[in-house]
Amino acid sequence: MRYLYSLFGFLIAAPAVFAAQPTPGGIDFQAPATRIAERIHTFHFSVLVIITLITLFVLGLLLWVMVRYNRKANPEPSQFSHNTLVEVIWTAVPVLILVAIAGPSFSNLFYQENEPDLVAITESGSVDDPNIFTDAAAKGWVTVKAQGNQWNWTYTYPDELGADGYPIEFVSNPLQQGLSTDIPATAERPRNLATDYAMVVPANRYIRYQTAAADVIHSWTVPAFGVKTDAVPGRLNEGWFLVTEPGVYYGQCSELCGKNHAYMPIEVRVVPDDQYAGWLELMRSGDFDAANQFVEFISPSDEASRFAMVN
Ligand SMILES: [Cu+2]
Repeated sequence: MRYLYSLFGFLIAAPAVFAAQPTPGGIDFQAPATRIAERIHTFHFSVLVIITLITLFVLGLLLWVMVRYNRKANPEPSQFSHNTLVEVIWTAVPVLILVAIAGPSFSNLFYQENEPDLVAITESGSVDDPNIFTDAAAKGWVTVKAQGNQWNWTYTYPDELGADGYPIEFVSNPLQQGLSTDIPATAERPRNLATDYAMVVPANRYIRYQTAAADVIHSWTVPAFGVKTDAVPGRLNEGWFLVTEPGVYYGQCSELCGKNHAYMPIEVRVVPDDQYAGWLELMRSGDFDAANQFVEFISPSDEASRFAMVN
């Protein structure tokens, strides 16, 4: 039955499953997969508009000075050295612009850095606010710990005990390390991004991730989620995300950590709730390979995608 599900998942999911990864020649962000990333992108583009206008304004001033006040056009320069009104304006206006930028910047930081209160969200029952997910809040947290090692990641599910009574835990190794023994890259196993055992989380659930490191500082990063958290030895850092669209999401260690820093990718397979339950069941039984097989093909969500699809 499990394998039938996998096969069925393949038939419906293979052509359309969302994969978030860098594209050749890409200059923009990866499509946002979380509300956190959406907010970051909106903020980024508003700042881009502001700095573009400022740059054009300063360019215009420079051109005006060059044309109007060059030696030929203005042979007799005036001798004044202060203009109180102009000085007040060029001090006050930049301050106001910075304050205008700081407002949404701090609210975005607060949104990212503060774990949402799921009880309060559930009780509010609000469905119109894009920043909260009422149905997901009612189901509570899914917690995953990502430990950085030189050079791979260990994922632990502290709330999910295996048959041996210990939390589910596995190492996620890169498939490519720049060696002749590498597994060749394919569309499904992109170069320097694919892992043997990926982190698996359910879609439309609040995910709490914790990071630490075993040796040196690493950083657990998934661009499409808008998350990047340093993994520091002896310290537990924390963040959260919620992905609405099932798919495969890739990131890379983002803190220089030694010679194989380029070869410790992060692969997150976001799967529908029932597929996650099946994966957990297999992981609990200790059959990691069957569990891996079970999430090889991801069934797309039934709901219309909120985000752009690739492929
Ligand atoms: Cu690292």
